[in-house]
This record gives sequence, C-alpha cells and structure tokens, in this order.
Amino acid sequence: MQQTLIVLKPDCVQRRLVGTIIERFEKKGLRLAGLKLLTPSRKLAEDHYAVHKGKPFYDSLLQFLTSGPTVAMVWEGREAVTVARTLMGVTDGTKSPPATIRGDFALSVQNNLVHGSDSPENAAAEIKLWFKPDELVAYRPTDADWVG
Ligand code: IDP
Ligand code: MG
Repeated sequence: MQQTLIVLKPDCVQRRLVGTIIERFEKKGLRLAGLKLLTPSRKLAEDHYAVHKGKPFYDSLLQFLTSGPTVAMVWEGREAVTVARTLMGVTDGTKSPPATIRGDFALSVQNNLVHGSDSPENAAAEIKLWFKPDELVAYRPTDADWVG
C-alpha cells in the first residue's frame, strides 16, 4: 500500500484550517498512519526542501516553514501520492482549480497550506525525515473492503 507525507504548513494551522483540510484526505478514503504537531527545525526544513536550495524563494520558504506549528501526517492507500496531489491542486493558489485544497483556500504561491510528496520514492525519504518508525501505526480500517 502506497504512503505519502502530507504537511499542513504554518499558514494552515494559523488560519484554523487543520480540521477542514484533514477532512478532505479522510473523506477520500485514505488511511491515516501517522500524525503529529511540530514546529520544524531549520535542519528539518533544509532537508525537506533540499531540492529547492539555490532557488530565489528558498530562504523565504525555510523561514515560512519554520515560523510556527505544522501538522505532519502519513496517509496511505491506493495511489496515495497522486491522489493526495490531486486533492491539493497546483502550487500557485490562484491557478489551482476549485474543489482542490489550494484552489479553495489559497491565493499565495508560497503560503499554499499543504505539502504533499511528489513520488513514492520521495515520499519514503520524506517520511523518514519527519517520523520515527514507531510513530507510524498499521491497522486495517473496518470499511477497507468498501473503500478499496
Ligand atoms: P509543490 O508544493 O506544489 O510540490 P514545489 O515546486 O515543490 O511545489 O515548491 C515547494 C514549495 O515552495 C511550494 O509548495 C511553495 O510553498 C514554495 N514555492 C514554490 N515556488 C515558489 C515561488 O515561485 N515563490 C515562492 N514560493 C514558492
Ligand atoms: Mg514539491
């Protein structure tokens, strides 16, 4: 079963949208395997966004991600990476279609509420950055046969 890392960024927590946005992933049928509230350290933020090092928005992005509490989650299910990215919409809130998280709640490019892994390989690496193995919980939801 595929896993993906979802991080509700500081703007999501500050705007009290945590419950609203978790609901999107939950209602889709993805299964919650890990969840915690933390303010990311500079090191965690640097490792998480290493691929963007050197880009003009990098320093601002790290400042943003470390500015306050975030909600880190692991969601799993069939095609969880793509499913989560589809629920999120595109990076720029102004270009993200309605009924996506960013389309419904974001105008900004940087402050776009949510991070989602972009490939199963990156998901595995990112989950290791944010979670210890014993922080993830395996279980079978009672509706598994219905949700698929
Ligand atoms: P993604 O989150 O949709 O995968 P990425 O291109 O991986 O987008 O960028 C990571 C994060 O960096 C974005 O979610 C956003 O917060 C920020 N970001 C990306 N491009 C820009 C930009 O051009 N200006 C400011 N922030 C940006
Ligand atoms: Mg990305």
